[in-house]
Amino acid sequence: MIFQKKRWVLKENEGIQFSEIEIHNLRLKPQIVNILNNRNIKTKEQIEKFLFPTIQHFHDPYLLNDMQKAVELIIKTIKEGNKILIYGDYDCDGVTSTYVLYHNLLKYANVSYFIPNRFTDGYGLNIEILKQKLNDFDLLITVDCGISSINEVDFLKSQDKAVIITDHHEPKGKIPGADAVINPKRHDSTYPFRDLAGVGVAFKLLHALKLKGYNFILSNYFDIISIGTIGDIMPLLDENRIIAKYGLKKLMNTNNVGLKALMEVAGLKMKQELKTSDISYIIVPRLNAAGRITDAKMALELLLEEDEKKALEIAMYLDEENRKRQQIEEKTIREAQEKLKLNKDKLKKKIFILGDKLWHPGVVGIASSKIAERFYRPTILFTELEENIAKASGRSIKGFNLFKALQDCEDVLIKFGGHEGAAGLSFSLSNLDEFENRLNEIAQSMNIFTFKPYLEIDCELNLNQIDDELIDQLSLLEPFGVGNPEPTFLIKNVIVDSFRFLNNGEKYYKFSICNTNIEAICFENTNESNEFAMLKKVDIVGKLSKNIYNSQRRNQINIVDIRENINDGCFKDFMSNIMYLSKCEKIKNIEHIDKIKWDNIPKDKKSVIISFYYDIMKMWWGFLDSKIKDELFSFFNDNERIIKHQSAPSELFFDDLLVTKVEKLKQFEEIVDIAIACDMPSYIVAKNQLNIPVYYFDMGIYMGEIKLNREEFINVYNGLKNIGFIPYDFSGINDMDNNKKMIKILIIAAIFVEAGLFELEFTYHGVNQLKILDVGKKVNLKETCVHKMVELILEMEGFVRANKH
Ligand SMILES: [Mn+2]
Repeated sequence: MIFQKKRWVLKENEGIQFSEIEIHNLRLKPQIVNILNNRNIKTKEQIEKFLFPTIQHFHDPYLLNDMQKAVELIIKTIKEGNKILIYGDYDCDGVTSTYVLYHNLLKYANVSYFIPNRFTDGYGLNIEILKQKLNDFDLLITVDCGISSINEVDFLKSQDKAVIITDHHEPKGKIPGADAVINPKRHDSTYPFRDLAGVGVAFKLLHALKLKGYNFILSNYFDIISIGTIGDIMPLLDENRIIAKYGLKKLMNTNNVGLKALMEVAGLKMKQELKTSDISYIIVPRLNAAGRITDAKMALELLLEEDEKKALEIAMYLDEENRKRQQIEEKTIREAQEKLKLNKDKLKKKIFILGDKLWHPGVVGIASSKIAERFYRPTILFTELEENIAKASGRSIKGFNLFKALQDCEDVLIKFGGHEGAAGLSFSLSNLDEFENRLNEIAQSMNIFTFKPYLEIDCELNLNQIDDELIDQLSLLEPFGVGNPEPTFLIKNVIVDSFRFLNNGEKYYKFSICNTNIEAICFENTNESNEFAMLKKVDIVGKLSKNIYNSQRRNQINIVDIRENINDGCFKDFMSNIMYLSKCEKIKNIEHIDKIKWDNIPKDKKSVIISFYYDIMKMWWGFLDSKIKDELFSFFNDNERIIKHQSAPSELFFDDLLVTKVEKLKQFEEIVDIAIACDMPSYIVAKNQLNIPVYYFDMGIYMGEIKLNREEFINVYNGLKNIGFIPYDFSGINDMDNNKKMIKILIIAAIFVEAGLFELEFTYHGVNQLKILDVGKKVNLKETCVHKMVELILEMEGFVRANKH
C-alpha cells in the first residue's frame, strides 16, 4: 500500500461558500477566491492589489524611521563634495544592495564601495578594515549589514565620520548610534512592511532621494533588486511581490551586460518566460559562488562590467566557482548525514548541531538548509576556523524561530545574528554541549507537530473543476515563492490509467486519469516501484499546470504527494499480513510474554509500534476519528513523541515508527531500540523477526473474540460459491460488531484461498469471488497454516487475558 509521505493539512474554510468575484472584467473562480482568502487576501481591494500589483503600490519611503535624516545627510555630503563609502556584504543580497546604491550614486557623488571577504574580514563592519579606510570616506553607508555593529559605529563617530546604517536583519535591543538607522525591523518602526531584503532597503533609500529630485531610473534596476530579494529568501508579498513581478519581467531583457552574460552561461537565455525558481536556483547560486569559495568582489564586478567580452569571462568564472561550490557542498551534506547515522543520540534530537574542522565555512549555510529540509529539523552546521571556536550557520523549519532561540542562548554564544529561518553564529567549542542542550530544551517545550513534516493544501477539487480557465487564472497569483507558494490541491478518488515510469535510473512516473484529458506526473524518486505500478485508485496532492505539445493543450497535475485510496490497499495489506503470519514459527515459551504499559515505555528509546489490524480498522472506523488511532497515538502525543508510518521516507529522524505491513518489520531493526506489538499477531511476527526487545501492549484487540465456528465457514463458503459476493455485514456471521464480522470474514476467506478453493478479490464492501477452483479432493481446513496460526493466537490471547491482572 502506498502511503502519503507527509501529514496533509487542508486549510479550512469551514462553512464558507466562495462565489465568483469580478475584477477588471475578469470573473474570478470561487477556488481562486478561496486560495486568496486562505492567504489573508480577502476584500475586493486587497485582491485587486494582489493580482494586479503596480509601482503605485510602493509605500512612501519616508515612512521608514530616520529616512529624512539619511537623505539630508547624503545631500549634504554630495553638495560638500565629500566622499561616501558603501559597506556591503558578500552574499547575493549584499552584493546587489551594494551595486544598486553604488551605481546610482555614482552619477552624483564621490562614492566607492567595499565588499568584505567572508574568510578574512567576516560579516558586518570590521574595525580593522575601517581603520585602513579612514581616509577614503566622510560618510559610510552600510547595506544589508550594520544593525549589530554598535562598537564599530562608536569608533567611526569617535573619528568624526558620518554613518548611515541600512539593514534588514533583526535588531538585538540597542541599535547603533549612527546618524541614521534605516531598518524596517526596528522595534520602533511604523513602516507598513517589515520583510524587505537588504537590497529592498537600499532601494527605498534611492526612492527617497529620487523624490528629492535625483534622476534615478529605478525601474531599470528591478531585475537586480528582485535577485537580491529572492536570493535572501524574503517573502514575496507586499512590496517584495511588486519587486519580483517587475523584476522577472525586466530580467527577460535586462540592460545589465554582466547579468546577460551570466544568463547566457547558465542556459537561461533561451527561456520564453522566467520564474522565481530560475532566479533562486540558477542566478543566485552563481552570484553567491565567488563569495563562498574565494571573494564576492567578482560578483559585483560582473554587475558593473560594461564590456560584453569581459562580462562573459567573469560569468564563466562564476559558473566554474559554482560547480566547485556544488561539489564541496555535496561532500559536506554526505558527511553530515554520515555523522547523524553513526550517532543515534544525535539523530533523536529535535535540533541538529554538527561540525567538522575540515568543513568549508562558505558552504555550511547551504548544507545546513539541505539537512534541515531532508530531516525536517532545525540544523546548525559549524566549522572550526580558529582554535576552539566554532563558526556556524543554521537553518530552521517553519514554526521554530531560530533567531529567538539563539537569543535565549546568548550567554553561551560569542556572536549571532539573522532571521527567524536562518542565522549565522559563533561559539566556543567548550560550550557546545551546553548550547546543544539548551536549544533542545527550547525545542522540547514546543508543540510536537512543529517537528512533523506536513503539507499545506490550499483547497480540495473535483476532477471536473480542473479546467483551462482555472489553470489560466492561477497564473495571476504568480510570482510564486516564499510567502506565496504555488497553490496545492487535494484531488480524491482518482482512477489511475496507463501508469508508466518515465526512465529507469530515476523512478519518475506518469499516468492518465480515467475519463479525463488530465495527466498526473511525479518527479520525486520513488523506491517502491512494484507497489506503484499496481496503483488503481489514489488521492493526490498536486499543483496544476498546462502542457502544450504540438499546439495541443493538456492539463496536468504535478504530484507533490500521493496515497493509495484506503478502500483498496488496506485489504491487500491485511491479507498479506495474514499470509505472512501463517508462515511464522510458533513461539515456544508463551508463558513469557513481555507485557508493557504506556507508562513503562522508556522515553529515551526509539520504538517501532506494530499493529496488525491498524489500517483495516482505521478504514472501517473512519479515517480521522477512529478509536484505535486515538488510543494508539494518545501515549505518543502526550509524551511528545512522533510517529511515522512505515512507508514515509527518512524514518531515521522520527521517534517512533508505526508498522502495519508486518513483512517489512525487519528493515527497521537497525534504527530502533525496542518493538511494541499492539496485538498478538504482531507479537508473533516481531518475535520471529527481530533481535531487539519485543513487548506486548494490550490494546484490547483480540482475535479471541472472533471464534471461528463450522456454521459460519459453511455460510461464507456457500455465499461465495452461489452468490459470488460476501458483504462485510454478512448475516451469515453472528457477531454484532461489524469490525469483528469483517475480520472473521477475511480470515475465513484467507483459509479458503490457502486451501485452494477460490480465487478472491478483497474490496471495500466485501469479498468478491473471481473463480471457483477445482480441488479434486476433500480438504481439511483445520490443516491450513492460517487456521493453525489463528488457533495459536487464540491460545496465546487466552493466556494473556486470563493473566490480565
Ligand atoms: Mn540580507
